[in-house]
Amino acid sequence: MVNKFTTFYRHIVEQERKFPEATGQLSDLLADIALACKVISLEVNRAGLIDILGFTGEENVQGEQVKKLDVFANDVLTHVMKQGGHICAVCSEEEVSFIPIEDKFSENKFVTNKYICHFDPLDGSSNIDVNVSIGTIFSVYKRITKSGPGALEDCLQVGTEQVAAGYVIYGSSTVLVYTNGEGVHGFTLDPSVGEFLLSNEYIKIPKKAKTFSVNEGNFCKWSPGMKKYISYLKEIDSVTSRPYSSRYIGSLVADFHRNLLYGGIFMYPADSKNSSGKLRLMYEANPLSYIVEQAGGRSSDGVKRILEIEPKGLHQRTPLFIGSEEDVLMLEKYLAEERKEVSVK
Ligand code: AHM
Ligand code: MG
Repeated sequence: MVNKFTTFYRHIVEQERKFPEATGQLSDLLADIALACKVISLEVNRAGLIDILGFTGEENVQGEQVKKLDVFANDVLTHVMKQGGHICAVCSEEEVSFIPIEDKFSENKFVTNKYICHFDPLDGSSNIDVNVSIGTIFSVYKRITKSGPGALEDCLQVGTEQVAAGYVIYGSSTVLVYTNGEGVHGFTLDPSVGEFLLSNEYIKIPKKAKTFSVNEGNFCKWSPGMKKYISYLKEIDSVTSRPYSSRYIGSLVADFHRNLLYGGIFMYPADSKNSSGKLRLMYEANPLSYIVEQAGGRSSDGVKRILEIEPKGLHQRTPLFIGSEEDVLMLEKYLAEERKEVSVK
């Protein structure tokens, strides 16, 4: 039974107490992210009413400049991050490069801006205008450089170096899910008190499921192994619970969240047009892979663990297969067989 009155902040502070060397800064940083996401949630909920969708640069009824939701989300997150003083750089899917941030408290004897944050401010952007769930994805790393504003090497770290990651889904309710390496925990925003309250502690993804999520419209562009795997999922076999159900929202956060709770495999493979798939390693694949592994699931690019991919660029793309462990393993088997057949030819 979940304690009804555990707020997100209380939970992260209690988690941080497990680490004697912790200064409380990570808790404050995560609280800042939660605050920004509450503001975004409010705007997402009001969007249909105040007619701001799709009108960047125009004026709303109050005579204020209005922004598209994804631009708004990016601005809010960046602003709150800069204000908090805990990070030396922010990296956003909406920005061409990273934004270095000065140490706000540089007169202190110790460096306070010791973290880096990566955001996909509003994932599922094609769904913004049609009232389908969208979300914010975030991840946090410790800086490598010693002081001053962050550098590219701080921002381009391998996924295993994440110290926290999470997402917020703006759906029928607003839900925040995060990990700091001590399990995966979910919180639901209670709009009446304006707090994220603990709703799912130590989330575990089922080891095997009967749901797959993929944009099957791309079937003709997939490799033979990928095609074979999807055809396998659609065959009848009661022992392995086939055929699987297909569930694809087209909003990664929403598809991932459903699969995390009920089990399933989400796929965005490489195809004949996009040799690295569509999704971004730093903004989408890494944070969700950290979460899924913490929940007992698996994530790979079809060959190797996502979290071990050395990033070369902030906007680097990667194929992504993520979800229930046994399902991802089966997919990897199909892709491995395909590689074997190609090498024999
Ligand atoms: P975005 O970051 O521009 O919103 O793009 C990412 C989105 C994901 O949320 C989703 O899984 C995917 O793109 C859907 O792509 P497609 O429309 O090709 O199926
Ligand atoms: Mg995205």
